[in-house]
Amino acid sequence: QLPPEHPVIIVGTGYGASVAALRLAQKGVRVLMLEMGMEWPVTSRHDTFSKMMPPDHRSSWLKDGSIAPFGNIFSFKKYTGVLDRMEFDGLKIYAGRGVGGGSLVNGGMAVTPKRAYFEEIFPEIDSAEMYARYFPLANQTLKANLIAPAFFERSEWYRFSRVAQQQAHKSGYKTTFVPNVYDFNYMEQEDAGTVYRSALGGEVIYGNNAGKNSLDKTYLAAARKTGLVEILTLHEVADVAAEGNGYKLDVNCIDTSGAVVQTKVFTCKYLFVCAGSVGTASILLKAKATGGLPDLSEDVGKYWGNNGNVMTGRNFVRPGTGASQSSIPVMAIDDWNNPAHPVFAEIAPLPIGLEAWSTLYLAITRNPDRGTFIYDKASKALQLRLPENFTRQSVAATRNLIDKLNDGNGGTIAHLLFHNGIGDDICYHPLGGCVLGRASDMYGRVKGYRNLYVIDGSMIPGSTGVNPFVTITALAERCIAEIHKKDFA
Ligand code: FAE
Repeated sequence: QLPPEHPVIIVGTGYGASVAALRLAQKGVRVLMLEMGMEWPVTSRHDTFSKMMPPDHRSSWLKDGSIAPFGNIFSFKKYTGVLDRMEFDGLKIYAGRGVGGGSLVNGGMAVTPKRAYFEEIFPEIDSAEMYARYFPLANQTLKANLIAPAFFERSEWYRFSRVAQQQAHKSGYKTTFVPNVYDFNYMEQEDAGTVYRSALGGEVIYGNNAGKNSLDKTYLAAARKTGLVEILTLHEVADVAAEGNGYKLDVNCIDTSGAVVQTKVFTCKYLFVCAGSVGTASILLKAKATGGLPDLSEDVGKYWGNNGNVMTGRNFVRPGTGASQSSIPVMAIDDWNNPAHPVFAEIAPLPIGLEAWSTLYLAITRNPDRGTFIYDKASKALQLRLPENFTRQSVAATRNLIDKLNDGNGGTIAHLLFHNGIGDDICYHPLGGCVLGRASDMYGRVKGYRNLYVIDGSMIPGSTGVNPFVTITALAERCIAEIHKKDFA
């Protein structure tokens, strides 16, 4: 048996993966990262990503048409584009593809979870250490920043948020500013007309051609600067198996049409599976079912949730929310402490360039139900089993919010945007499947194997009460500090 060829392989380049790569490389460890998507280098030409209108092939992962949550009327050739939508029984799960994972396509909202709720989810974790050390470290390294209040108050681009804020207050709700990794100094220059307009040009879910501090500009840039981190793109990990004193990976090298052009085998001593909640469940459950990792825990695939995601909106006649809307959300309605219907609802833009007399919300609700991923050997595909009426509590909380907003301000639920005005089949925040303290220990060491780790959204049991990437990043910081200290000694 030959010794493993690589000390460390990390699958994926999203939040968990990027934290692990940077912190190991800073300690002198050589790291190879395998990413199924492409590199998306933003340049001064501002033409890396597809424009919002009309979206082109670069917008979507191997689809023949656009996959925005609504308005999918554009067709194009299949390409390894940046936004993926995976269809499971009644649920559409969105994810980013490329170097930086979800950070390339997400809204950039960098929200630290409420401490009491974090303690409820993870009673075993020292929350004092998390809130004094790892959350600040994550926010700082991700470059989270806040919109300047004066810009918020005067900007035409945030009229939609101010209108939604006033309406929320009229209905007795509290609102809160939400930090973001989009550079608000850059946005103020966009507003002044001195630089390329990305957020103010409607760009976000197909990538930002400027302004956004995605992971390739923060954690991964620092990781690459060490000279110890190599990233191979269009490398899709197909199979993983324990072999000798390490791991063997079968990898499909694909071209931009998704065709496999080469297969490669890699071996490593330490393996980090950080392919996002769906990707990681797929790799692990397939390996368990087909014999590569037969000793994985029964808990792999379990405790999966959608972070209570529901998209919704309201229509009203006055006041207008503006034809010019920044694509970057900066505010949320915070009613998480409502005992009957807890909700943290982001005030989301509708940057269509027209007055729509609408407000849009991504409601994060407290959905207690959990699903389970299964690897189906017959179809060789991952399936998601959800309990019946999976979203009932989330829908009730969302309806309560919309009813109260309409009672206080007039207006109706936005039937045109979503079926019955409630988009409970859309998930942006898949969480769980390899949960800390269940399928792994409290630091992401996967049970049943040595030197095998999962550090990504899979660690969190289905809910974090706010947008999740700060929680994923901070937990990853905590895990890798311990793993490096104990397992790399
Ligand atoms: P993730 O970022 O998904 O990265 C996984 C990586 O692994 C990807 O690059 C994959 O291409 C790669 N991969 C998967 N399978 C394989 C394989 N077999 N071989 C090689 N590579 C593979 O993982 N969260 C917030 O906190 N704030 C927001 O404003 C926000 N907005 C969002 C908006 C949208 C449209 C979407 C889709 C998500 C949003 N999220 C937001 C969620 C956030 O992006 C997500 O929780 C994190 O990206 C998850 O991080 P992970 O490290 O789990």
